[in-house]
Amino acid sequence: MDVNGLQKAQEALDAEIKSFFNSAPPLRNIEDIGKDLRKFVEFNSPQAGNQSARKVVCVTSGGTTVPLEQRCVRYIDNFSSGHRGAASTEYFLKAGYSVIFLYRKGTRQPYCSLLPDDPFLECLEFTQESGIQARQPYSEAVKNAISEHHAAIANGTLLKLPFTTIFEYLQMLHLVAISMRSVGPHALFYLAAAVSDFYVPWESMAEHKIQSGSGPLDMRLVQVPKMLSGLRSEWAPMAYCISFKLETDVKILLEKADAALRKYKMHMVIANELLTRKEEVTLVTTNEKIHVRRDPKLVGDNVEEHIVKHIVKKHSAYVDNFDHKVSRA
Ligand code: PAZ
Repeated sequence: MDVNGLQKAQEALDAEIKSFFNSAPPLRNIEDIGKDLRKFVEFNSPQAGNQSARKVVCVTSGGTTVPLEQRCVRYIDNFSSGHRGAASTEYFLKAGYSVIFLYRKGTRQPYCSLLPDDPFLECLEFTQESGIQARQPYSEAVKNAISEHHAAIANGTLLKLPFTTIFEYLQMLHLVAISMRSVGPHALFYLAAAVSDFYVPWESMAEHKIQSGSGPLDMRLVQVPKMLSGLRSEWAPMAYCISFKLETDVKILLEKADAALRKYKMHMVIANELLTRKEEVTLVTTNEKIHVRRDPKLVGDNVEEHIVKHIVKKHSAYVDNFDHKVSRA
């Protein structure tokens, strides 16, 4: 495409993004989210003399829904459990990062991987003597989950922001990104959420529950505008950005990851296949492909621990390079 063509394509994308945000139902608690974000980012920002300054990562986790009705009864959803985001959050905190955990309501949470699916009912019991207490064999896991989670919140290193729909997710990601600008190159985006590619625009959506009496349902979904290039070039241009690419056909996986790396100017794309995503991934950058695998013989070995270790190194090099360029300027 020539320069003219590129400029036209960019203008068309900008218009699509603008129209998406203008027509999306506004976030209900936008003021509270903004306030929490400002406080969190200020506390962690690398301004002169700030003792609590840390690198900050926004981890997105779980899948977005696509509502089919404005007073939503039905919606389209996807498979994402939120395991990747929750586990990675723990490793980023361990590595000294502060984490904004932008997660789908009801999906996996940091520090809860050893708890059963219904922790409230299965892990707790009531006794006349001591009231509610943790039950064996879960008491150690419950104690650790509570203390690690409370410590991260109380220390100002973990901020949890829940979303459900594609409209909420993209508006919140935008808010997070512009709030993180002051963190400069110390900011990292780790976009593990499975984000819907198609949606029903709010203004063309039925207001009330779609009735089933009138035969087959014919509905037009339009493409969700690709926000990654906006994130890189405008929302948080100094941040280190990592997106994920999921495929079910391994034959096209690396090629698609490479294409995403170039198209959206990501610093890294993490390629994974649906069935093996908990075992192995490939970290794709412009000059290398690093294959990362968990060791199945090692109990408790998680692929996320290896991923985060590599990222911490790459991000540090990125920050050093940035500081070096600034000191030479
Ligand atoms: O949430 P989970 O642990 O079940 O799965 C993680 C994942 C596969 C959603 C993530 O690694 C990923 O690839 N996210 C991006 C998906 C995509 O839109 O291509």
